Amino acid sequence: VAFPRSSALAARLVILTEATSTNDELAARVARDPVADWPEFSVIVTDNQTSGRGRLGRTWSAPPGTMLATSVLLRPTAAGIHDADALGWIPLIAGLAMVRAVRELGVDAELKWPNDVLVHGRKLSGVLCEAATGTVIVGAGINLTLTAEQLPVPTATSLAIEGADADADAVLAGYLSRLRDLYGSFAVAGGDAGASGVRDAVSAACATLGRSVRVERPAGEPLAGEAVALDGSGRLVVHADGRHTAVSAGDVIHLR
Ligand code: BT5
Repeated sequence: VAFPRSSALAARLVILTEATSTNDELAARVARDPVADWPEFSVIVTDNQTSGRGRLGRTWSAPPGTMLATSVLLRPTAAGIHDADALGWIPLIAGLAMVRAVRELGVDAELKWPNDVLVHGRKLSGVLCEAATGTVIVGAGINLTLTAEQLPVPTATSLAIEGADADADAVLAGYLSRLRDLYGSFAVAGGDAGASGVRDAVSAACATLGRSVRVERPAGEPLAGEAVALDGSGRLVVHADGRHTAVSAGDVIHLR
């Protein structure tokens, strides 16, 4: 697969015919090589990821050639984002970039907090962001051509199943251009999601807001209530049992 449009948008684009996990691959190279070799917005991409990771030790998988796995290097500190809490917006920015790229293909996508892109309730794409000192690696997987029989889980979908053209370069370029714009305005505002418009834009695309939800948190009891807002650092504010709780990590189930 060739990626001419994506190449023009990345600071550096490395295309791999196979990778274990593009996040791991990018992290290893960034740790090993001189900083100058990996400027912000360096990108690794493959359509054959053999050990893809989800959050909380889960796996992300698809048959070779059917799914685009990509990782983008951000250097938030160097870009002027000094508030660690602001980094909570980066997965949401990536999810929104993917939502917009997919909508451009005519597919009715929405964001599920914190990291899923859903089409009619089915998962088309997932985001995994991993931070180290001064860097965030933004991983995203998007299902391109999987058939119904190839889906790893029944709750998944693909661009092909949704009837859209799943050209890998067009999808990646659409994602990268939106990611660059959204992250660019966020960084220029010093990571202020309100001032940059990121908070409003993410909220508008986020199907979780206004819904009855159950949130399963990594630690603590599940929380059942109404998802009412995103707070200043991108946490989901849930109104339950007469009070508001801000959740920074967890799995959300949309109840209705
Ligand atoms: C995610 O985790 O959704 C984050 C997925 C991130 C994958 C990208 S690919 C490039 C980069 N390199 C990596 O190694 N990872 C990133 P989570 O919310 O934990 O969801 C994981 C769950 O999604 C699994 O437990 C399955 O139920 C489901 N799943 C696995 N593969 C899927 C697929 N291809 N499509 C839809 N759902 C899938």
